[in-house]
Amino acid sequence: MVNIRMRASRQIAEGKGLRTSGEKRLRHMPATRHAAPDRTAPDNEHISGAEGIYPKSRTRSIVQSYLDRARNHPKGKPDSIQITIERLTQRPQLISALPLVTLNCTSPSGADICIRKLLSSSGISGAALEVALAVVRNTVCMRGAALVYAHSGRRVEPDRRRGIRVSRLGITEEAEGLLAQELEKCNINTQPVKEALVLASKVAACPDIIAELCISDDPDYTTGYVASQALGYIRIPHIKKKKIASGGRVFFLRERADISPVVRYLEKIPVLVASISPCPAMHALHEIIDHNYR
Ligand code: PML
Ligand code: MG
Repeated sequence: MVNIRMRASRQIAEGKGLRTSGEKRLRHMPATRHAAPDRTAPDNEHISGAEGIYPKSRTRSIVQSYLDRARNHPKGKPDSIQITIERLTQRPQLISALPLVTLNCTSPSGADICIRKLLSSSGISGAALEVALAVVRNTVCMRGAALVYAHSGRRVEPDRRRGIRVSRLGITEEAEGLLAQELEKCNINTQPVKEALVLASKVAACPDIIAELCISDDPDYTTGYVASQALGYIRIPHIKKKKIASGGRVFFLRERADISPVVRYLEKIPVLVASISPCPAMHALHEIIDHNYR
């Protein structure tokens, strides 16, 4: 098996930073939902990214599809496309996708209540919750995720600017087909949903991670999620207003869990989603917390 990763970016000419509908110049503003401000090269704008784990025989066609995706992104043409093909030296760990459900939520204030209830019912303390909300509401987005101890709220990711980049993950062709059918029933068979579900499923499969909170850093993408092995993947529409450049991911860790094996798992251990779970239609918060929806 091989892990194939793609990253497309573009230099921003000095003085031509991106602008939102407001006046503020946002040189670090991400350009796509996969975009995060690139601090190693401040004038380098991330356009798109993708990755997966595939049988070696699919390498040529996947590389071609990643190139097409990088070259035809609505955000414009990249001037650099990096493709990495890495032969896996260990068999990927096989997992099942989390069940996905969409909450009936119509406003950011409603979303705030949902986030708090879902996370506190998962055992996340008030202190940890406030730390996490500050991360995902900061307009200076991290490239990767923050790691927060679930009780003390202590941030423990080794590099606070970079965060943890979840990598070496994918979904089998068969599971992807089944997932597409399942998501189609709810009209949400889109790349962002599938990719976020695969990522959240790898994260939730880590025994030391209790839950995840994600708000997209794409200013136009306003659905986020809370995910955990116990709750599943809970999509929260209207988690933020449009044109807001904040967002990010927070992984809540069991208090005192050893950090380096968790980081190694998230970044380096290959994990493949090989089966899926049913994805029920929209549900109310109390049904999800009481597990009455599966
Ligand atoms: C991102 O890729 O920026 C995160 C998207 C999270 C939500 C995806 C969804 O379920 O709609
Ligand atoms: Mg993103």
